[in-house]
Amino acid sequence: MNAKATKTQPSPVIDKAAFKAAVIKHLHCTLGTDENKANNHAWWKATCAAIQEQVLEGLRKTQKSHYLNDTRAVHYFSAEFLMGRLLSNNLQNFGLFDVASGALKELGVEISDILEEEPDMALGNGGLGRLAACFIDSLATMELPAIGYGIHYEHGLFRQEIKSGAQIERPDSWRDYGNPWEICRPESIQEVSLYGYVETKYGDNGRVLKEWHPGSIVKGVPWDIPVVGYEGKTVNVLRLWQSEASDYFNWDVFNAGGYVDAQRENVSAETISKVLYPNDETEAGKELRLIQQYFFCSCSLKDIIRRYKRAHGDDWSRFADQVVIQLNDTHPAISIPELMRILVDRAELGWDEAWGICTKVFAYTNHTLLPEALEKWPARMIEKILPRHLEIIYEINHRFMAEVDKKWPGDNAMKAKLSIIEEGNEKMVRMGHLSVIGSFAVNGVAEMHSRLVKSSLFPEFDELYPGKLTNVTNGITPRRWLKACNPALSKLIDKKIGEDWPRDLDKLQGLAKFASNKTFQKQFMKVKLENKELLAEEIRKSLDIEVDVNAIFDVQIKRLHEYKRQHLALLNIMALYRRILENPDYDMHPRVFVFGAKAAPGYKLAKDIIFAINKVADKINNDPRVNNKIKVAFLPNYRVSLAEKMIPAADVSEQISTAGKEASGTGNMKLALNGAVTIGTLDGANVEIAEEVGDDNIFIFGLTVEEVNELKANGYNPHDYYYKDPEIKAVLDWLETDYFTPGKPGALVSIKQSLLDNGDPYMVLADFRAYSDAQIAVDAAYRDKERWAEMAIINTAKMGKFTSDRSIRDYVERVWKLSPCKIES
Ligand code: GLS
Repeated sequence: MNAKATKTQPSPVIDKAAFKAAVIKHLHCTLGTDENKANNHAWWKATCAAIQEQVLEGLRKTQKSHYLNDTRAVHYFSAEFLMGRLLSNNLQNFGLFDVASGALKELGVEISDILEEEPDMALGNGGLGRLAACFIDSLATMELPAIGYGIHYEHGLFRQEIKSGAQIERPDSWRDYGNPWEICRPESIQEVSLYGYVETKYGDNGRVLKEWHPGSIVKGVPWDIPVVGYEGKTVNVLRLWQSEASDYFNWDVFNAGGYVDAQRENVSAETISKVLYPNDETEAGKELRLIQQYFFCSCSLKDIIRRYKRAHGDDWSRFADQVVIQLNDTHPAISIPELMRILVDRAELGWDEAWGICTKVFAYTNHTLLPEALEKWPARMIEKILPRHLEIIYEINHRFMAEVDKKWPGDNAMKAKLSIIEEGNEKMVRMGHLSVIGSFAVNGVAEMHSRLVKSSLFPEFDELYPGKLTNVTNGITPRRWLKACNPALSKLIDKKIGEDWPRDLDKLQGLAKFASNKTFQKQFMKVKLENKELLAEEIRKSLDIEVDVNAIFDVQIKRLHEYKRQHLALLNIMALYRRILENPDYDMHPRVFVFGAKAAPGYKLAKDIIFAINKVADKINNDPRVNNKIKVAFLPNYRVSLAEKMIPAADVSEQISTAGKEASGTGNMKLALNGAVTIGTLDGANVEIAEEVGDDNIFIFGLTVEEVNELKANGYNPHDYYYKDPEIKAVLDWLETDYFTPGKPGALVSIKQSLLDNGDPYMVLADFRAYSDAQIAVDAAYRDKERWAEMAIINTAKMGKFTSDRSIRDYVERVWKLSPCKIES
């Protein structure tokens, strides 16, 4: 029996006829073409322009309401926003998707064709950047005053091509032909100083005054992307800064004889926002990256202060009541000394007062424990680019060291450990320490991760500042990651439990009682099959590989990194292949292994793993002895819009990182929400997913964090596994031959080397057998169609916790203390 459908879909603000008229008007008046001449690109732009009318009206009303109510707002500072495409999302959020689709159909245009015209806004690398995009969606949906601040990169994350199996990076030009969503705001341009020197002066009463004489000044030009909440009431803004040369000529530096220096150190202004660093979880070590970080933080802080002053003049006493800034990882940590500089040097507040404000404004999210990802900058680099900031960092540290001394008197080892400055051959500034000291709240991104932040990354900070370290488990927006990307499943859910789940994802619980209902199981699995057909078509188009839609679709999509262990999946595929070659009757349900992953261009082994997956795929896909039991498809250029096609089609979700390494993961949540069953380690948010769905509806395998640590402490030797397990040995030895790379023996050997000679840092071999056994259990479970359908339904039903609305609610309660603001029409 169907639940009574509650009708809470956004009601369309305009009807089909009006929408059609708006599209035609824009085709004529904005694009200067007409219905006969327009190609899909023009139709796409005209449709965007038509909906943008509603978007901008919503934006105007929102900004007016926020201003009139003098709202406290959160400012989400992030070097990455992985927005993907916006048309379908904006249409969905205004409840206009069906209206637009119908209007376009009457004009002879298929909406699915024009949606494909939109380039992804790929201004981010992976999970951290996509999380930022989900969060600003939730903030707008929950009517919370919020601004996202970031960088208007000219080139987003590179476009990946695969040539003869290898990754080739091509530039991504997401706004070559203009971006219909963004609005340039020259009236809010900011100027940012770099380089130069600091002059010490003495003011009245002997007060020491510092004056920074910059060697170079660049302009920050803001571009606003409206962020439409579900039901279209609040439209917040993502403000992205683009760098340009400033008209300003620095006479100060010139007169002080610094002209030559200033010229030498002058970065060409436009390069600052030119490229996104295609590097996740490793430090680029580039001066330009620090400049990028400072550039967007400085512009954003000045923007916030301008807005604050408009309402409160020079009265700083309410600043921390009105402004909270969330630092998305340490990338924006330079904001802390920048705000201090503005307060102390410009506003002339005393240090203590300024620090009091600062430490009520900032909160910091830690997204990783990987040591190479914890940013550190050479002190001399900061001194060169931001001389005044280094002085301020030293002063913050000096005062902090006094606090440490009070807590642990005379303990110099403790001081060295906690200091912002790491002494050594080269003095380094630890941005993580600066962030913890300068923030009032610090959070990890999943329960287990936050526990490890407390117990192993920052235990002394936890002791020094009880209560400052907390957890906010990540989440994903169900509007994009179910409603928009999986319309067939969404409609089925609407029919079963009503239509208000996109706003209140716990409602999905209502599906659990139908999990063993045969009719519902059939309906659910029919949708899955249709989605698999769509993905099979994509695989055919993109790779010319035929896949069987009745096979298990086993999906691993994420950045390529050793800790994520795509090579563990690869070894298992090779093992299965070998079993089939040895025994043509090897009993397994056909399986399609689908991968999507980009490797950072400088990360050789990650690129080697992509190459190996493709080479093994070539061989297996074309070997008649395999009899279609295995297919391997590596879909190139993994990105948000491709994820939207892959996720609805997945039966199995691969979440197989070494325990303790994946802070949270968010792909794991998206896949489970769409009815994929997870095979995974007890890592990151997998732990919480397992708690929600129950042990019977997930395949957990492998070492736990404690076991990983114990094995490491006792001296992990991958050779033990190589010699003890003949299948591991055979598969690794295979990599050394030319079996997969005819005529080129050794082309895949770097993987074997990393797993043996290099000590297998991510314990792939230690987990291999457990993984392989878990995959056999998956195979068996899938053959029981009803049991599998029940598992898949339970996965969807139990994902309520992982809506980003819940994450935002946690932030609001634990950190931001914000109130929603109703938008007056
Ligand atoms: C990351 C983590 O690696 C992910 O586990 C996490 O889900 C994501 C968002 O919190 O942040 N950290 C990082 O530097 N990139 C990520 O994707």
